[in-house]
Amino acid sequence: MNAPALLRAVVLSGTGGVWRARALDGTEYDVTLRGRLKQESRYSKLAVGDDVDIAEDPRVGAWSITGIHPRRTVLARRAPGGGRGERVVVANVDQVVIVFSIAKPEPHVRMIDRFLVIAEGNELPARLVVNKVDLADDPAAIDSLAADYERAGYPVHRTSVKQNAGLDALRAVLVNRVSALTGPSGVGKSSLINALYPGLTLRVGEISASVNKGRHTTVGAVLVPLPGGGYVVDTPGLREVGMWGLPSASLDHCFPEFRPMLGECRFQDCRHLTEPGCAVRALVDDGALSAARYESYAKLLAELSEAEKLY
Ligand SMILES: Nc1nc2c(ncn2[C@@H]2O[C@H](COP(=O)(O)OP(=O)(O)OP(=O)(O)O)[C@@H](O)[C@H]2O)c(=O)[nH]1
Ligand SMILES: [Mg+2]
Ligand SMILES: [Zn+2]
Repeated sequence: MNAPALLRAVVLSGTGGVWRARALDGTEYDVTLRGRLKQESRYSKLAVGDDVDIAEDPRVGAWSITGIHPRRTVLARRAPGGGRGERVVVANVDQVVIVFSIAKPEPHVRMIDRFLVIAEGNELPARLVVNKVDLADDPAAIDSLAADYERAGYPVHRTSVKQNAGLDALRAVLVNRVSALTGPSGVGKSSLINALYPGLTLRVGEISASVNKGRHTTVGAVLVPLPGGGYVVDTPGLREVGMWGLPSASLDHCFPEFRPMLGECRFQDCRHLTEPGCAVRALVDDGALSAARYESYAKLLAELSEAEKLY
């Protein structure tokens, strides 16, 4: 018997047993792992976003996964205490897009910094979207908020769904990439997606609910194909990923603007809090590093150190 033809596909969602995979031509298939492959541990770790080969079993007319291609990246939830046993939430994410608004609700910088640390901890590039710029009383407020992040090397998009501003530039960076979109409730994530892709009827944040109207209950992240190429990942939130497992001693590396200073402190294991001769503190005191970013660092460090005591 001839070997069945393989199709290359991307895993969009899963129930734990049945997975939805999308072939390069856009056709979607319900696929399962069957028989021997299921026993192999690397297949039991299949995740949304995985790049797979699928084939039809002519005897039963059902599609199954026959192989997984190497992952480019993983957005993972690591075991507390930095132990083994990470769970991949999404594979092959190309970038994290953090959306917040200049008003209604007010930007919550501590939360933005937490999302950025999660991206850095997973070695994923991140960009920021400041939405609702039409609501800014003073346009300078947008620039001063953006400045901290731009100095740290993150691209910042200024958008307004209401005024149709900044949308083309945002669409251009989503094309042909897998983007994990996150941000607090009410900042306009669904509105942005609807404005960027009027043909896309599914609403980010409500996707999982809609998928669940079908036969299977979707668990975890869902990849939404974008018209024109690329995917947006709807996760129950990066909060689900958390910072768990990030060693407190590597938090400073997750603040890109600190990195040039990290070899310069007097003590090699400097935590950049009250140690004498701290190069990071010196720049914060000079105003060369953002005090708000530094404050986030100190808060997150306390949180991670506290968690480490428990393990
Ligand atoms: N003025 C203004 N309002 C906006 C803009 N974008 C979205 N909104 C409004 O903000 C509110 C919340 O928008 P959503 O798109 O539902 O926010 P979301 O981020 O998807 O929220 P969750 O689904 O709860 O996470 C809605 O009333 C939108 O009309 C904007 O650019 N300017
Ligand atoms: Mg929404
Ligand atoms: Zn230091």
